[in-house]
Amino acid sequence: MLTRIDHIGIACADLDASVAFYRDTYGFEVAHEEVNEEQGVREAMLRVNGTDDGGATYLQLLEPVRDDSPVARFLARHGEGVHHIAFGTGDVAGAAAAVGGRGVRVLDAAPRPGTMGSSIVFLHPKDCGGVLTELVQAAAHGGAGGEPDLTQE
Ligand code: CMX
Ligand code: CO
Repeated sequence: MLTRIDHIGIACADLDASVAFYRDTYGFEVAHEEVNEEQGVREAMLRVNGTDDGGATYLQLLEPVRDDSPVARFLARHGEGVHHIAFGTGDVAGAAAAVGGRGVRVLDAAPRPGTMGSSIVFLHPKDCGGVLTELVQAAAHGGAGGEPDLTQE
């Protein structure tokens, strides 16, 4: 059902400074940058490795673009740090329904647009041992971060 770690989301106050830290310290390069207005973030995806299902694993650096966004609230309460983890799946709606059926609150009634054309849902951190968790279906074949259609659990 969940086939890989898609990314680790990290809240930062200054995206450019955070990108420079990961580049200069570890040598990670930015694969993609975008603003997601719905999520209230400016973000950079740093590709760490490819995976054998055709997907990849990233660090997602997140800077808030408005004060009422989840990342802005997180920064105000906790400061910079790990904000969420994201698991990759070939079927985000199916995975959300399965996890929801096991008693975990799914925060999105239907998948929303995520980075690089992906579809995402979030799970409530209070139902996941304090870890805000995202499920990600990468963009369809051919797009950035595309992965094959995975139908088996
Ligand atoms: N990880 C773990 N716990 C978290 C958390 C996080 N990232 N964010 C909030 N919490 C906890 C808080 O610590 C707080 O716990 P206590 O009540 O014990 O103090 C509780 O959740 C409520 O915190 P809050 O600041 O009042 O936050 P809200 O309830 O308003 O929102 C949440 C929390 C998870 C529902 C909201 O952040 C959300 O909907 N997140 C999903 C969307 C998102 O994070 N988008 C940005 C990333 C986009 C992307 O990855 O593409
Ligand atoms: Co994310």
